[in-house]
Amino acid sequence: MAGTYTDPRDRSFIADANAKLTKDLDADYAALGAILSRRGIDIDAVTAMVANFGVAIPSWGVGTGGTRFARFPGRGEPRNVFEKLEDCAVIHSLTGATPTVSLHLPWDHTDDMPGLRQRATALGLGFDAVNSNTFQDRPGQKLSYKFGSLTHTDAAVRAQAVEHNVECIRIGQLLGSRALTVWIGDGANFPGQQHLGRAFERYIESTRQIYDALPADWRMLIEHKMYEPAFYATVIQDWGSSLLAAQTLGPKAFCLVDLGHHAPNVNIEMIVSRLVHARRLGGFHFNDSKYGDDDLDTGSIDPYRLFLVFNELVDAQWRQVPDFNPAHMLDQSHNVTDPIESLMTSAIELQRAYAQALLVDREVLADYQQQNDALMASQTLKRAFTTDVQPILARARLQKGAAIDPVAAYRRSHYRIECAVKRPAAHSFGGGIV
Ligand code: LRH
Ligand code: MN
Repeated sequence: MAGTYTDPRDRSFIADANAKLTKDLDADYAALGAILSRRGIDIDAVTAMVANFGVAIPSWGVGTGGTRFARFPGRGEPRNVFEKLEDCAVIHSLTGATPTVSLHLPWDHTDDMPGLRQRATALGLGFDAVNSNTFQDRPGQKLSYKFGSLTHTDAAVRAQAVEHNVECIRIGQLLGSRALTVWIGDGANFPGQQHLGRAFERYIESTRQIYDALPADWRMLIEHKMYEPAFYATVIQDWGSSLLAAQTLGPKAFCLVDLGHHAPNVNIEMIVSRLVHARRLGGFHFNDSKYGDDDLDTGSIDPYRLFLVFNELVDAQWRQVPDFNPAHMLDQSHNVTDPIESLMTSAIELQRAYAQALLVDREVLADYQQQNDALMASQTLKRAFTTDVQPILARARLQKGAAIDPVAAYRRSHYRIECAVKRPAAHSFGGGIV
């Protein structure tokens, strides 16, 4: 295939890729600046806030994902956590928007965690929340999680699951992480199979031990999910169960909202508003979905829903809600695209929703709400959502030394082709999300 490989993390390669795009960007930026200044908005202030917005990359997202039916591996897939880190650095170099990585243990286990931290630092990356995993049995594991983990009826299985989470905290400390995300698939497939109340009590008893092992400056992020792998009842099934658990455990426990973990049409921005009110919004796993936990690219199905979530976040900032600092992470499965391209465009879709939410005239909106002028209140949001903020997003990248057009620059680098040569595929038969 024509075209030599150039490392897409190379600053001069990026500057070269930007050279022919800067003039048009300047024109578009000036035009948008004029439109926004007529609305009393300083475009440079918005660009600065967008440039400051970062989202964490899920380490499990840089490989090709799959479903229970099949996984069709892509070319040049990362084969270990060190190669995943290299790919995460490409995403951050070209977007300037993904300074941290969220690891999943034991999927990302290595005997050289200090070496991993060193390599991350050299690549300009840090580590966000670590994710524990008691939803799979691993080779050599003594007790199975078939019937649950932190809520299993057997205290020995619960103890094994607690120990794994405490180990994740220890590893996270080595990496400079300051949060543990706990998602468990525990639940039931049949009515009567599980005592719904006692299962929740066992959850609290187990997570209390994990909570007590948290360093002073750490957070525990509790991730709820409506169903799958349990198909009748899930112990932490919704935001109510998650909030109850967080409030029961203590001030270091927060709720994490994975956008795909709700029934279709659930009003997620309302859930966000309630968790902001409770001061327990710990963070997000951003993705999109049409039916179930589809883990599709963020903003690819329902960008207005994503905007409405960011509208709640910007409103909380604007109202100066105390200690408001949710962690932003992506959690997607890239079954038919190059994961690097999907993660770059998804990070940008988050910045787009954030930029649009920053354009909402909140004084005017509050007036229309006070006067019950439903039409104009809705129009005030729509005006922000329908503003093409592309020049702001590209300028924010340019200001950070990233690419004006990340996907074009990435393809021009031939990084994936180079990886296909360097990383001979280890084909495995079968399904599974990673
Ligand atoms: C569960 C989930 C959770 C991860 C897993 C990879 O559906 O969203 O956040 O541990 O995906
Ligand atoms: Mn998730």
